[in-house]
Amino acid sequence: MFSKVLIANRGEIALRILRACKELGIQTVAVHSVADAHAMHVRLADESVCIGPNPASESYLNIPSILAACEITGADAVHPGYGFLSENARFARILEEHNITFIGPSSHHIEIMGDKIQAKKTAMELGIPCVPGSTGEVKTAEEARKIGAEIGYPVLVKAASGGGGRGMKLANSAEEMANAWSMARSEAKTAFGDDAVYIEKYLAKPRHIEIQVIGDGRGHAVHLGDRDCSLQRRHQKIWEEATAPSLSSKQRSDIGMIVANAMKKLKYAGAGTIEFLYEDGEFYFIEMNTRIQVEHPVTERITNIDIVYEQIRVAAGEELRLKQEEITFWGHAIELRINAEDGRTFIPSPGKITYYHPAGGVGVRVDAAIYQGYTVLPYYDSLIGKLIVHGRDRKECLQRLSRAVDEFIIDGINTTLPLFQDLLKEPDIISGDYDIHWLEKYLARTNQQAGS
Ligand code: MV4
Repeated sequence: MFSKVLIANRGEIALRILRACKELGIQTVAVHSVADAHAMHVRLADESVCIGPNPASESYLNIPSILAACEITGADAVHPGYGFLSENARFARILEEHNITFIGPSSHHIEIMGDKIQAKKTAMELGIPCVPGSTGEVKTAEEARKIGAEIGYPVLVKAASGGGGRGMKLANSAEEMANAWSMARSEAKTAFGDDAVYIEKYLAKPRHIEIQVIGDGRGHAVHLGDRDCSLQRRHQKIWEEATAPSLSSKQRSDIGMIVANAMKKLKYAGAGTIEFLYEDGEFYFIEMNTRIQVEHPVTERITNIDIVYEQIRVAAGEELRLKQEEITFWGHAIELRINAEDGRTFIPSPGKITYYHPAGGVGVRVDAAIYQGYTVLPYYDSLIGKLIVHGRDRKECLQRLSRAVDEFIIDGINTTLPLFQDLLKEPDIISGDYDIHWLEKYLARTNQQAGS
């Protein structure tokens, strides 16, 4: 096992990782920007190192600075959390070369999944169902039209280096194809420095369902069930639930086994998430994330498995002791993302928290790194906390969620909490009947009514 782990992140996920390390008896090193000197992750770590000025590009993304922090403190492993350097294959490779363990998959697997064309090819070879489309890069407008005619319109042209919704273009007909193809290519070139694009059949009303996996890199892997993360706005999730309300336990176990078997074949190491679009009872692979995700606590709650603890264990070379047949899904869990922003316009709302009272009680978990008197900084992501609630079933979970949102107080800044109070009254939310477009439509409808 490691003796000292450096946490290359900030905010609630840095605390989440600190907690797992402490329980394992591992020493912790926090890194921070200048303005983060008073952050909770710095206070709670055994040691801390300032790695640069406030912009993330000069601190949390600064590889030489983080390497120097490892050297100064003698850390033998780095946990990257999510965002920042978590899916940077070059960072993982540099650490490998310095004999510092990257707590995550091999740089090779990060690289494959970072290229959406390679990821899809790999998924197909591993027997994971994919969206119908081109088999690889589409290099000419002529080829694009040929594929469009084969799979039928509408189609999406996607950037190979994209993901998270950036660099996608819709073509409704053959006439729109040449334009969509060249626009997608030039946008991809500008945004990612890579103009490779591929084509998929456009699914009109899917749900976003993802499967959590963990592997030990020696051929053992398990799935920890699914999450529905369809409630998104501009590709930012705000509400996630486990298990997915639309799936039967047979569907859950069937897709879970397909994914777990694929990860065994790949000899995948660490935690990962396989993202699917789900429509009319069918799953279609879109992407794989090779990191711990923001929404992992809903899975932890219904499986009773500490995913970060398992990440650290397998990274230290220990074999996965989890057995698929012993993993069960109990009750229902929902996570709400508390962002420091206006719940209607989503305009960021940094500033001082003048009063803080988190929700508590039975079935409630709060992952946050804020406190009364803390100033939310404008330099970083607006996620300031996560409210995770569990119930015996979805109905109890929703009732508990309503009371937990009501008792949660954050004064001094705007947050997404009032939006959640409204959402919890919506019939489609209560029945679980929503797709990836539901939230944007709801916001358009209700913001219009409010005259804003
Ligand atoms: C799609 C799609 C429809 N059909 N692919 C957006 C983010 C990126 N990860 C994949 N995305 C989509 N891919 C096909 N073939 C619709 C989306 C999409 C979406 C997906 C998940 C969650 C929210 C979304 C919002 C808009 C579009």
